[in-house]
Amino acid sequence: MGRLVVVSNRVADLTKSTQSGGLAVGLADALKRRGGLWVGWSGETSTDADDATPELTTAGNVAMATIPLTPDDYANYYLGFANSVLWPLFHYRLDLVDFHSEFLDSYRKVNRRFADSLLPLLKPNDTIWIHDYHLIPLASELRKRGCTQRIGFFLHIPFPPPEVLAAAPGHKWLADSFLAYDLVGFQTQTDVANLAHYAEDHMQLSAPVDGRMSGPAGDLHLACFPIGIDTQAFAELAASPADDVQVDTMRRMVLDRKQIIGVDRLDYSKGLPDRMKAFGRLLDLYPEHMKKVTFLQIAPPTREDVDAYADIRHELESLSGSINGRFADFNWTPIRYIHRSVAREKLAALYRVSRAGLVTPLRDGMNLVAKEYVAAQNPDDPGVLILSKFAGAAEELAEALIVNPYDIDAMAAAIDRALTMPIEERKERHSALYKRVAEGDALAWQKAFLDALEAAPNGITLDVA
Ligand code: GDG
Repeated sequence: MGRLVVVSNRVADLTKSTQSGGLAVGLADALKRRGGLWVGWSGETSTDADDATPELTTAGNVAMATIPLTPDDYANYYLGFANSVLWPLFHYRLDLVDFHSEFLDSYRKVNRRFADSLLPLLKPNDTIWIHDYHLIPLASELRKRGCTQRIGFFLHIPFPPPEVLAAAPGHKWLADSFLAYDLVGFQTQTDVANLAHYAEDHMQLSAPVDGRMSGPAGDLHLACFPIGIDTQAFAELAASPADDVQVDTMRRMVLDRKQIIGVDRLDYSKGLPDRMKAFGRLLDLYPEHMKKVTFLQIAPPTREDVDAYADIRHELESLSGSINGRFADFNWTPIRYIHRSVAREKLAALYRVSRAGLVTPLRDGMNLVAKEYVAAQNPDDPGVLILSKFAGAAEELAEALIVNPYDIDAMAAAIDRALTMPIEERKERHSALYKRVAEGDALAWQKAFLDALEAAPNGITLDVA
C-alpha cells in the first residue's frame, strides 16, 4: 500500500500530542499507519507567497508541507469565495452569499497553486485525500498536470439542493470539478442525493446505481461517510474534571440548579439566536424552571473578518443581555455566554455535568459537538441531547430529542422535557446513542472512506477544461 497524501485548507500539527478533534485524530492515525504527507495553507500571508516553496516539517513517518497565501488571496479566496460564497451557499443561505468575480478568480488560482506545489511531492503509488469546500477543483488541476493516482474528496459541510447551488455563478464548473475524483464522500444521504440530483439535471449523468453515475462528461462515484470523534478518549477526558468544574458543579447541586450547555464556533449556521430565544421562552412558558436552570453557551470567535460574523456577534450579545436583564436576580444569572475558546479537557467535563446539550444548528454538515456531548455523559446519570433535525448528526442520532431549530416554542418544550425526563428514559436513550457514537468513531470513518477509495479503479485521466 502506498502513502496517504492529505490535502486540506489547514494542517494539524502532528508534532503535538493533544489533538483538537475528529478530523485530526482520524487522519493522524491513517497517516501514521501508512506514512504520508499532509499539505495545506500555513495560516500566514506574504506578498511573495506565490514564489514560496512549501515549508516541510516531519513527525516520524509523516511530513507536513505548508504554503502561505498572498494578502489578496487571503481576502478573495479564503474570506471571499470559500467563506462568503461557498460556506453560506452550502448552508442554504443564499441571502448571505456575497459574490464578486475576483473571488472566483482567486479560488481558481489558489487551487492551481496547490496543484503546482503538490505535484513534485507526489509518488506514483500515493493515494490522495482532499478535504472540504476550499479545494473542490484541486483534483481537476492535478489531472490536468498528468496525475493518475487515486484521488478522493470529502466534504465536511452540507451539499445544497440543485436549485440552491444553481444560483451561484460558476456552479456548473464547480460541480464538473467532482468528475476528476475517484470517490466523493459526504456526511449524509441527503448531501449525496443533492449532488446526484444536480448531476442528473445539469450534467446529463445517469441516475445513480450503488452511488455510481455516468455520462458524456465522465463518471461520478458518491457515498456517505458520517464523520465521528475519538469517542473513548473523549469519554475518558470527561470523566476526570478539573477542580474549578467540580467546585462549580457542587455549588449547583447545593442550589438544586441544572445546567444546559451549548458549544459552537460563533457562526450563523449554528442557530445561536434562536437557541437563546428558546431558552427565554422556556422561562416564560415553564416558570417552574426559574432559578433552577442556567444556560452556558460557549461560542469562540471565528472568521471575524467576514461581515456576517460581526453581525451575529452583536445579535447574540444583545439577546443574552436582554434575556438576562428580564429574568436574572441578584443570586441567579440565567445565561452565561462565553465568547472565548475553552480548553478541551474543561469542555469535556462541562458537557458531563450538564443535564441537557443544546445542539440546534440551522444547517450543519455533521456537528461533532452532538457526538462529544453523548461521549462525555456519565452512563449512570446521563444528560439529554437536544438535536436539530438539520444537523447531519440527526441521521444517526435518532434517540436524541430531535427539534426544528426554527420553532422556538417546540425547542422550549424539548428543553422542558429534557430537564424533567425520568432517569430510566435518559439511560435508555443515552446507551443507544453512545453505542452508535462509539461504533462510528473517527477511526471507523477514516477506514471506511479509504477502503472505498482503494477499491476504486486505479486513477483516471480526464479531459477537463
Ligand atoms: C465542520 C462542519 C462537521 C468548539 N468550541 C470550542 C471547541 N470547539 C470544538 C468542538 C468540536 C469542534 O470545535 C466543532 O466541530 P463541529 O462539527 O461542531 O463544527 P465545525 O467547526 O463547523 O466543523 C461540521 C465538522 O466540520 C467535521 O467534519 O461536523 O458540520 O461545519 O470538536 O468541541 N474546542 C475547544 N474550545 C472551544 O471553546 N477546545
